[in-house]
Amino acid sequence: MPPEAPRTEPRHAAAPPLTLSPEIAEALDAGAPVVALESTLLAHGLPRPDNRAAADDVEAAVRAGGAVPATIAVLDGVPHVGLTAEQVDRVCADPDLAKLGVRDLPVAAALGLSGATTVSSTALLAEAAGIALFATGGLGGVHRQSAETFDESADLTALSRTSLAVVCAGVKSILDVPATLERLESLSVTVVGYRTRTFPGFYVADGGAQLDWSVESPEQAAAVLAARRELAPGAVVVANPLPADEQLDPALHDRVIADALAAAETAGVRGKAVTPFVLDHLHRASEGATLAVNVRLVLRNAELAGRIAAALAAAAR
Ligand code: PSU
Ligand code: MN
Repeated sequence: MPPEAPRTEPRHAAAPPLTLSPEIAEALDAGAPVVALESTLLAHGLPRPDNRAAADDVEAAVRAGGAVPATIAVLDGVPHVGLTAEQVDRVCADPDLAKLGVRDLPVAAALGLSGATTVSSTALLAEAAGIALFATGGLGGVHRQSAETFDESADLTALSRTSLAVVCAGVKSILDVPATLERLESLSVTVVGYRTRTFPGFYVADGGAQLDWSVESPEQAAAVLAARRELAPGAVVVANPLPADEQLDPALHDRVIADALAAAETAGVRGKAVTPFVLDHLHRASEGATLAVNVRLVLRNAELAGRIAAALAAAAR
């Protein structure tokens, strides 16, 4: 008999070490609906101190939809799925908290660092925990000058590998929305509109692009996710537009976004600082109008994600 072959394959961490809160551990054990929430939106997308109340409101919206909220962040090197009030305080109060995409997670783990998780890293950690739904505001995507800068969010490739549904109001309208949709197609990420075939534009209802598919109910969205999970790894993006009477005035939208992008250029902002810089500029230039709309759309997405999670759990019973 030949000697046993030496094990030369690298060991891939299929399951990163996670700490589940008692409520999330119990819910997942019981097959109860759970919705993951990211923390970069809190730490870097919304200004302090308003972000703290928004964190509670988003969790409450998930519960109103019929699911348990699991806000995700890395604290002292350990990814936490489901945070205590004190842990949410930390995420919302610390001005120096890191912004962690997937590639930053091993550094945080090895060095014991803390940070907020983006869509990419939240999706990875949520999937590892066994969570099927994720709610956010707007996905990251292809930036408008990407032909020169190569700036494309790691959110897109992460969603090509993670099997969950992400409820969002499209991609942030500071981006090149049509190019982002093209990349989502290349990456075979499933995209459906929620009761619309018009791709939403984050602060505005119409992002200026059409979708091939829509779903009409949480049950249909859950069925698409279930079918996607049987097919191949990869996410289902459920694009949930703001109603027209709740959107940002489109004229104000176009003006403040042009100003904010010009300000980022002038200030020479690069890399992962771009999105927080532009969002902050918008909140100031619109005198809080973009902030109010941003919080509103996140709440709507959280509630819809709760409903889809509940429909998915009910279908599995
Ligand atoms: N949605 C929001 N506000 C945000 C973000 C999303 O309403 O701040 C964050 C998400 O965490 C997303 C990140 O993953 O912006 C994208 O950052 P970048 O463009 O650097 O990839
Ligand atoms: Mn970027």
